[in-house]
Amino acid sequence: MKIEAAELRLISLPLKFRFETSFGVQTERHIIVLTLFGEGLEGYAETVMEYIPHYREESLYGAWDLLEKLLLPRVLGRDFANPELLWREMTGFRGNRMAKAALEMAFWDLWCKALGLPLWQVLGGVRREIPVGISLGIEPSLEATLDKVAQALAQGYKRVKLKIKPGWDVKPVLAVREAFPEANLTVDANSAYSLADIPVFRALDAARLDYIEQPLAYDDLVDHARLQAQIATALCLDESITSPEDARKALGMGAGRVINLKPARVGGILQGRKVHDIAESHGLPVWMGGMLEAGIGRAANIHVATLPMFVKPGDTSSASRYWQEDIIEEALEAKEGLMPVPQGPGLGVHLKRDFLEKITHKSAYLTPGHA
Ligand code: OSB
Ligand code: MG
Repeated sequence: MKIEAAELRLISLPLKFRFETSFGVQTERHIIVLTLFGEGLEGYAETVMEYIPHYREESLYGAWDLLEKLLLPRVLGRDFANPELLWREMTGFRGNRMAKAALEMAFWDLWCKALGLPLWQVLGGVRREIPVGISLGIEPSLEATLDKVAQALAQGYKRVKLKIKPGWDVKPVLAVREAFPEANLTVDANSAYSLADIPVFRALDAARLDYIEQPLAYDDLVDHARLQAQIATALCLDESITSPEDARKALGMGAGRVINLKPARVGGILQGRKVHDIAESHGLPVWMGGMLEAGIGRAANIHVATLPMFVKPGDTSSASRYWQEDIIEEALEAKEGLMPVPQGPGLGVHLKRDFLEKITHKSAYLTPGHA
């Protein structure tokens, strides 16, 4: 597949809810929408990083420049027989896996469209719908939290994840457990704690959570292994896993027993599948995470979540929960906690061009020889 041209588009999309985590509050998303053109086809991708590097180190400021000035000029006008060869082209550049993942996602879409097959089939997926849960932000009160949990369960979500932070942990989580004795509950600390907080995690054992997500530093494995050895509840790693190598080390040393797999965080779909395979070799499950994606990224995550080890419900809740209007024509809606997998070629999504135009702040059209 020859990459003949590319378009970068910076959009902003207001969230329907205020999403508070231990690292801050989000009320809108800022996204780079990338289109690759080749052989009369178009491949789409969207980015996950925000302007402020609160989650991992990558920032939207850097991603735009990297894509425009380094990654796209490197591949424009060139022919890549498959995504693996495209990935190899980028391995000389360190880090920046979310930026690389955007280029790779658009290439997968383009390549699968040329094959005439949906992405999930090309990947070797095994299911037509994926089990989904929901990630709830920190609410202003316990009452509001209980309300949100009740709503989510009534909508059929198969797991409810609560965000926690120091000062908002054991008490509200035990209260939610008491109100919903049978619910599949988890918590996500987004790296807000240290080993000094072991008593908090010991106390959380009483909440019978399916797992505790990323309690310790975003770049740590060693302390997570220490914590895991001292509590009953499984740890799930999110921020700490940025590559298949990280996954191999983390699972090998007992830093956790579950991985929140976000393909964009580990360099894209191919690297995501490698992380999945490493978990499989350890007999451990993964689940599909989310970064408040719009339609393109949400669709990509759904396709990847058809791989066999995605047995736990993920964070890919209905698009209508996030957006008044999405950037794609297709409605990505879960029913009874099951999200159907788009069936068209590639990602199986079509862009809403007029809407995209309205929410675009800047754009760039790149051809071979650019930069
Ligand atoms: O830690 O999983 C996380 C959103 C943005 C950044 C990090 C995280 C999240 C979520 C929301 O938990 C998942 C979603 O609904 O897309
Ligand atoms: Mg997380």
